[in-house]
Amino acid sequence: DVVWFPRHLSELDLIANRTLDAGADLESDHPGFNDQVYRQRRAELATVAQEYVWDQPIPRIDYTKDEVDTWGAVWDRMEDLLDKHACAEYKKSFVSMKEHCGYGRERIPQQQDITDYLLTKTGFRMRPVAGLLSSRDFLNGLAFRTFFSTQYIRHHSMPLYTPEPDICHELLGHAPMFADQDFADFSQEIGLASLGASDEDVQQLAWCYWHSVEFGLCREGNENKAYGAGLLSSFGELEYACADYRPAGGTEDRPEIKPWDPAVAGKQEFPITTYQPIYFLADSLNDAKSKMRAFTESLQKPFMSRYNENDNSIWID
Ligand code: H2B
Ligand code: FE
Repeated sequence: DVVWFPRHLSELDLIANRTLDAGADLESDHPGFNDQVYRQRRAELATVAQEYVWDQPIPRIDYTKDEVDTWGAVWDRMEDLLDKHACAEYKKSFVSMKEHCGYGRERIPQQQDITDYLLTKTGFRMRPVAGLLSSRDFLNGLAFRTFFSTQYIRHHSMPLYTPEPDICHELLGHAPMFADQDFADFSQEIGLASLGASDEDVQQLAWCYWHSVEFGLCREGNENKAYGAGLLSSFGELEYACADYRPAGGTEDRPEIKPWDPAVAGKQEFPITTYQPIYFLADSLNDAKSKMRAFTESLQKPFMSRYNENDNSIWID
């Protein structure tokens, strides 16, 4: 007996609101905890996500001046670093998305415009979500080439810090990567494997996701470049993970780099509040994908799932 899982894109409506937190009740150490205006805005955007239905246009958010300023502050810190350390696939998409999806330092792009663009490139789409989902629900979305994405922004008092995913992370970190075919296929591969998987396998897939989609590195010439969104949206950690300086004396802590291997990554624990002590390095995004496919095929599951892009449904055999 296999656990229930969504079989059609419309059934993502059934999992999208199973958030682990309501998306609006902030922890007492959240930078916006004492800001009633911010909390009111979070509640408003949570409602937008909760009311979203799969076949409707994604509501456009009218971002305030404060919100756009926060976005701009992150943009200013990231721009040069991304140029130095982001992988070529990211940079190519980012240039194109500035032109086609409304990315700019004074403009926050809208999920619907990004979706329209991604659909033409790789068939990926965004879908609003109010807060964190379980690993299973979140990964199940990827099977439908759907990325659950928040619509709120971090608190303006700390533009370079966020304790949770926000639009700077989703739109600057994740979205451009989904315009790359290999990366899109790679992500969907994890999603398909998560459908009806055992809890143990879902955890392995979630850890693979962490060490790749969030913190993955790939080789380019003789340099390590970032393709993981946790790096692409964090100015401190991007430099930490990619800069190849080795201080004389060798006293400074440097992360360990391991070759990308899903069987290892799926069992590799990680901290969530500090820089990663270990990064996984793929030869290329194509290599990341083929290793992931070999790994998912090795998992014990009584069926294989595939996605039919014509009718947005899963078929299994
Ligand atoms: N939920 C949401 N809304 N966004 C995420 O980025 C996210 C999530 N990441 N749930 C998941 C968990 C990730 O940490 C893995 C798959 O567990
Ligand atoms: Fe993320």
